[in-house]
Amino acid sequence: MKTQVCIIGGGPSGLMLSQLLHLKGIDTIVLEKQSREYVLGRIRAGVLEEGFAKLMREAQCGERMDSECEVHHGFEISDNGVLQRVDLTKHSGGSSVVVYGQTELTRDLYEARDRMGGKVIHNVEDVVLHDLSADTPPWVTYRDGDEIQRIDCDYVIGADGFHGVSRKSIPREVLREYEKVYPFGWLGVLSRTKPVSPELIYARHARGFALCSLRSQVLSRYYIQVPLTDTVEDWSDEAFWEELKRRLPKDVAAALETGPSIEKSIAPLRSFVAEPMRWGNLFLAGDAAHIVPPTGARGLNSAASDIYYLYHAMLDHYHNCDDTGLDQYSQKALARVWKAQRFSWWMTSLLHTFPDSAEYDRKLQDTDLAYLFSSDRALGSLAENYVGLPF
Ligand code: RFL
Ligand code: PHB
Repeated sequence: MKTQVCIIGGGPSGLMLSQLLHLKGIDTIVLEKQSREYVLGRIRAGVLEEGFAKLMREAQCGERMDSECEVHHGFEISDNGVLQRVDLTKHSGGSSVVVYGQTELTRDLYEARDRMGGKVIHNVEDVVLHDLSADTPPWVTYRDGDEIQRIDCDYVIGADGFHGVSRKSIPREVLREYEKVYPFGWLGVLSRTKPVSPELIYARHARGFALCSLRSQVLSRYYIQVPLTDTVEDWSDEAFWEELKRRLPKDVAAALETGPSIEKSIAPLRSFVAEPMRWGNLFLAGDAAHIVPPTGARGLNSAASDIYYLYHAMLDHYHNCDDTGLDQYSQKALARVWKAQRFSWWMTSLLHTFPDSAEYDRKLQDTDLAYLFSSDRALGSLAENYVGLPF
């Protein structure tokens, strides 16, 4: 097989880039390790910045999002039972965020790829990237049953998530990895219940962080901070609801509608950046290059800016014979990635209970929150980061 751009990974990053390039006449093949059902079974992001929503529309995938999403102009922070609202629109100069699940937007992207005859190959095994650094064009092989298939291309996009093969194809002496592992995870539950609050509630509590989020007015998503040693089996639905209630303000807990979990999983919290994001003819995008703890809702949104930069760089290359965008991709993408890292680290540090923290550290958290709600400038900084820095 032959294509212009071979994309490894059929998550939101890979599908979005494939869709955008296709609309501009650039041919792609997407290789995805899992089945489509598996990819669509993963429950992940819920909050999108306007820039991401705009990209969905540009990819001609925004129709269902625009009719089914919720636009949120703020969220609440609960500090040991006391609620205070962050007015995102006021403090960001008019912006808001879009609540629409990653599962749904991935489904929309797959449907668009089907509609336009896009090539997305599922269940590929043993993907190997070849000749990435050479002056000769790269090629990719994968196993389909007993057969090895080969794809010749101009460029390879590594959009295969944190555990993918693309990043690992960059030589050790070139790749620099920066990592921070947090000593806890988030236990998440999806339930077919009415959300307890019209806006998200981020809750700081001595027993640990909690988050009340939603996918729609009939689908709620809740999280609690748990030790890394906990497993999903340790948490019955009843135990989860009881613990969540303990961490919320009393009136919120009293109003919480509980029900059976549709999905329950634990995600460890980690910050990670790989540099550079380009090596030869390989370009990394999204979780393949960087991940954040979910506290600031930045993960998928950081992937969106990578895709935006790559999309425009590819257009300049193929339509204008201009490689400036490709040459500057890594530097440009990383500048925004690190800002998302800083913000996610800050939100995580502010709101979680750290097992070994001293009384001094807790006092600093108290002070950080008190300062936040006493200063329009501090709220402005939070708001402009949460709605997404420009790209
Ligand atoms: P993905 O979604 O991991 O997709 C990568 C795809 O590559 C496939 N793959 C391979 N394919 C071929 N060959 C191989 N060798 C391969 N290895 C892997 C995988 O099967 C997969 O389909 O990466 P992508 O596309 O870069 O998207 C990133 C987002 O998924 C991620 O950043 C967000 O989900 C993070 N995130 C959030 N981001 C937000 O912007 N807002 C949020 O509110 C938000 N909430 C969250 C989150 C992530 C969470 N978890 C579970 C980590 C909440 C949670 C709990
Ligand atoms: C979610 O709804 O899954 C969600 C929302 C906000 C976050 C993280 C996750 O910060």
